[in-house]
Amino acid sequence: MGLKEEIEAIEEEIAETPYNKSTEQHIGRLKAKLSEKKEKLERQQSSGSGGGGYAVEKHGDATVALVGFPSVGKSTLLNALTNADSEVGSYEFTTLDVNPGMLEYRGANIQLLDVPGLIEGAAENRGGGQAVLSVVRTADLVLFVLSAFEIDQYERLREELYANKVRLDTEPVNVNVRKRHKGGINLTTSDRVGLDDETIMGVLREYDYINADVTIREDLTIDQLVDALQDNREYLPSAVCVNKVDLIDPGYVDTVKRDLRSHGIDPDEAVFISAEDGRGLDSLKETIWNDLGLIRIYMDKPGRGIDRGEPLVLTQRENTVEDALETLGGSFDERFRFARVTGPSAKHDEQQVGRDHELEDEDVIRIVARK
Ligand SMILES: Nc1nc2c(ncn2[C@@H]2O[C@H](COP(=O)(O)OP(=O)(O)OP(=O)(O)O)[C@@H](O)[C@H]2O)c(=O)[nH]1
Ligand SMILES: [Mg+2]
Repeated sequence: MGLKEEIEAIEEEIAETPYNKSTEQHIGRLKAKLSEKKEKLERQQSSGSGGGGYAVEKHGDATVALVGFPSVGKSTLLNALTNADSEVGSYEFTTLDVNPGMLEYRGANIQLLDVPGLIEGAAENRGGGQAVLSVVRTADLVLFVLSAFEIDQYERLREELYANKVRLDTEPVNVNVRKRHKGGINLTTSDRVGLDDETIMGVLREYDYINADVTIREDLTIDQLVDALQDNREYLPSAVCVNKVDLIDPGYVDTVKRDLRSHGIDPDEAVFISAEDGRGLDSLKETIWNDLGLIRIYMDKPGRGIDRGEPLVLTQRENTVEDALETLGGSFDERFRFARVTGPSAKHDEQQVGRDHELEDEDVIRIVARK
């Protein structure tokens, strides 16, 4: 049996096995095995095809990947939002390469990547989809572009990304593994963990852990456990925009909203736009900004005053003074003594803070450095 057939056989067995406490252990082992075989198959395939892939350099403060089926209007949207000039066509697969464009918003440079139409089976490398997906993995935010008439494409797009190890709108479960030289597997789980210890042990053994201290404190599924044991999962936030709303008449809006709900999208969270006539693009920019979690820090430079034109852009995850120093580069880091902060994060104007201080949007910071 070849690898592909083995994978299919395991998938079939998982699908046919009812999930309950008595089968949980068995399913756990199957899922671990399945994940390993898929990785192996992928390694074989990528070595054969010479790797390929797009080399789009990361530019700007953050990157957004526009993900959608052919002809939903990704290129039109990119052109409407950025300085790029992406080819727009009324036939499918106009975009054969990845087109970058820069969106300037609130002093931040946000790179948008228009990637070729993602099609069914992309994760198995039909239609060059694999290369597309590898670009998506490097982004900071996935923006799904749906046409108002084809909301059902959403689930297929998410499935493709999932199959390519992109985990959307979720955080990795913390599974702490410390390898040892002897003593077998020493598993510690909190009360919150619903999986049986034996199931977890089975998965660990499948991954060849023989001697290790393993600690799990959060509840998790078998899939999440398998994800946590692999270091190539990409965890990204996502947003949805519904394009071509200029083509729908007011009475049809409720139908679109119902479609959205039936595919697990909150209609209030989706942004209704027309890339063609510009409708909704301001709220889309706002959504992108919020979902990226960008914050602006204004530098108060000695002798030059506060620079509000070109803020230092940080993210909510990396928002400390230390992160600011890193982004600034140069010798600030070594010469840093303290900083003075005025604004939302400060207890009072000109508060003296150290490296650990967490900054907020629109703070003003003055760095006091050694000469
Ligand atoms: N009416 C209307 N037409 C649109 C809108 N956005 C895009 N279109 C049209 O839809 C067609 C496809 O648009 P593209 O921007 O090329 O679509 P794409 O998603 O980049 O397609 P691929 O590159 O093939 O993946 C073009 O004829 C556009 O003019 C919109 O908001 N309203
Ligand atoms: Mg295009």
